[in-house]
Amino acid sequence: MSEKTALITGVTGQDGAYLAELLLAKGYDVHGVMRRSSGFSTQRIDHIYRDRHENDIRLHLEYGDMLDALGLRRILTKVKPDEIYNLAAQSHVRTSFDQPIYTAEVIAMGTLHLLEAVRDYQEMTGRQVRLYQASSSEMFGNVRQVPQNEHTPFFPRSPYACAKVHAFYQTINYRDAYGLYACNGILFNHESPRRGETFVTRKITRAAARIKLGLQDKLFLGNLDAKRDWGFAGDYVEAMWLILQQEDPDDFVVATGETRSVREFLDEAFGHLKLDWQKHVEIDKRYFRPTEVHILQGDATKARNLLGWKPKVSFKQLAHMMVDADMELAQREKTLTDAGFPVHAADGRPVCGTRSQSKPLKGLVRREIESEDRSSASPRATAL
Ligand code: NAP
Ligand code: G4F
Repeated sequence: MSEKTALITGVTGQDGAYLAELLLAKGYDVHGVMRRSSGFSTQRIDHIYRDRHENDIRLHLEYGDMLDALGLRRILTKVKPDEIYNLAAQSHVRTSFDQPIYTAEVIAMGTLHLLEAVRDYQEMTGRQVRLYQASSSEMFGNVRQVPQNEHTPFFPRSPYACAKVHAFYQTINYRDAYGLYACNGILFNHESPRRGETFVTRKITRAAARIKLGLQDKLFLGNLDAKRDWGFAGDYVEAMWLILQQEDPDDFVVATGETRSVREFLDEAFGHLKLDWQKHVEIDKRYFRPTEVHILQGDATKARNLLGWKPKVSFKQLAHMMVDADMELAQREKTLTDAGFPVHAADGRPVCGTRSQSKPLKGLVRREIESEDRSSASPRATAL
């Protein structure tokens, strides 16, 4: 019997996968909320998922959606969690300009649905649930001070950031109004080999590896001068857990304290493969945002002092770790394409040059690769 039960929304995402691993290792029963989809969306957690017919299963998946308030209530009643980590979001900032209402529905209203469900659940059962809200450094936006800490005013610069600000204050208000143990982690950018391929770091490492192996030649990017405080996702999920282990609920900035430009990430990633990015990168205005966040740099003194948290993976180690993982992926693609097999995205679309473009390979490579720049035929390729 596990000591604690955790519920993770967004379990199929980058952070959800690392957090599920961490909590399982700590002996938790973990329930993850996932959306029903016509394809597979569990690739990041397949390695920890075991068939429910086996014994001692501690990772369970529940179908749910942040837009479905009633469904969330049902899950809560069924799972009876001690801790909830609300990670689900339309998390792509550039996309939020194209889908502002959907983004706000999922992030702002979705969080409110969850807070309401927790409030009623606590009142009805008398059981206290601890809730972590995935707040974002993007809320600092047009920054009022550098570095940013828990006292820095917000100046959101995207529909995504506005929605996160709403969720941030709702979380605090439910804490103050109804006594919920609810906390915000204001996390700065964190990356990993599991990062979605349309975020800039992963887009760069995927492309660098493919360029190295001759699978592509060009990488189209937007604003290379933007600066971010980039850390490793594996370190950041530990902070999420620590935040919910404190005696009193509180809000914390989680960051490395260092800021680097997209240009510097290019130097580190391409340099690791002894490539000159200037020969391959072209600027495409479609990747610029209507309003940009030019610099983020966090001050995580409070997390260090009260949680005892500090990042373990450096900027250089992070970039190299991501490039190395993407080299393995590109090697697999190259082996297949060299043998004349097409490599397909989840939707069956060929994404690598092939000798034979006839039929999609079933199953074998269905999860390989979605890249913004691989094909101009794909809508996702041009949008993000
Ligand atoms: P991610 O990889 O994009 O994962 C997002 C997760 O949310 C996925 O599991 C996704 O499901 C799920 N989701 C999206 N819409 C949903 C809906 N309507 N109902 C239920 N689930 C839904 O994001 P991440 O990088 O892991 O980030 C986790 C959280 O931290 C997000 O809230 C993000 O905004 C926030 N955050 C991230 C960073 C960062 O640098 N990574 C920094 C600060 C804050 P599918 O797999 O089905 O798409
Ligand atoms: O990798 P990004 O798309 O991440 P962004 O916008 O900082 O958002 C991420 O971090 C937030 C925390 O601060 C999270 F809340 C959010 O969910 C997400 O995880 O872009 C980083 C920077 C931006 O300034 C962007 O303009 O890179 C610049 N950039 C330049 N070229 C590009 C590109 N970004 C993307 N996605 N694609 C490009 O081609």
